[in-house]
Amino acid sequence: TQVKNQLIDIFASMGFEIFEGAEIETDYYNFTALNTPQDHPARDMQDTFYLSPEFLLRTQTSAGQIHVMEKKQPPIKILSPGKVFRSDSDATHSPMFSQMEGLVVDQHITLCDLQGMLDQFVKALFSDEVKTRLRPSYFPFTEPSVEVDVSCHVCGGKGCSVCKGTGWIEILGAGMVHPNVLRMAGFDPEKCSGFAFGVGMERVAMLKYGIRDIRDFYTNDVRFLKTFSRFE
Ligand code: FA5
Ligand code: MG
Repeated sequence: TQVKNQLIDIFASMGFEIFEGAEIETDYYNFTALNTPQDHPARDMQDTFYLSPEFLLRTQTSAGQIHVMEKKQPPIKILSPGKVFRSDSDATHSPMFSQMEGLVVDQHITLCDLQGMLDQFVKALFSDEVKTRLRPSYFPFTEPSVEVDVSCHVCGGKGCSVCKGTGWIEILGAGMVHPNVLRMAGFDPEKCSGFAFGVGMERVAMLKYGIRDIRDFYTNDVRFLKTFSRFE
């Protein structure tokens, strides 16, 4: 909750508005409208809890993107925090976790705008010395797609156990909204463009506070919870 509030404060100061999506979604909004049709191999990137052939627990806050674009016209600048669900469980993967989606759609939006905004974001989140790096990646609903690394705030980029010797730590996925996604939402990709990003909020909290096991957030051990009262 503290990390979520901090993220909201940072993005609100950049002019983002909050959109609360639904936890139960249709296959259409979670996948198909995000350029991921039924037989698309990228569906295997996320193990989905289906409630019926049509309904599911959303696997990503990206499911809210099309809802937002159906309701609003550009300029759009939306932040959407919330719970998401995947059949996933280990020290860094929880079956229920929290993401924060950002979506910007307007005229002449470029990858530079995304990078500049993310750079501001990580400086506000960690410190002014922290740098960002974009790595080529793949998501069906963005093109080009990137994964964003921050320079390790523990060693300053020299390499340590936290960053596994690389000097960089991944914090989010992002990219330019795919023209097919804009079309699905009824927009003309010749007239507008946009970027989107999705941050894993527990992962940000784990980085900030050196937490090694994501399951600690959900086992309600009061000793764990109490260690955060001093960060209030
Ligand atoms: C996505 O979910 C994309 N929707 C992100 C995105 C949004 C891309 C907009 C482009 C545009 P991915 O599956 O990588 O991507 O998850 C995003 C983040 O959620 C990861 O970087 C990680 O921080 C976090 N995450 C993923 N799976 C889990 C899990 N099981 N438990 C905890 N955190 C997770
Ligand atoms: Mg992943």
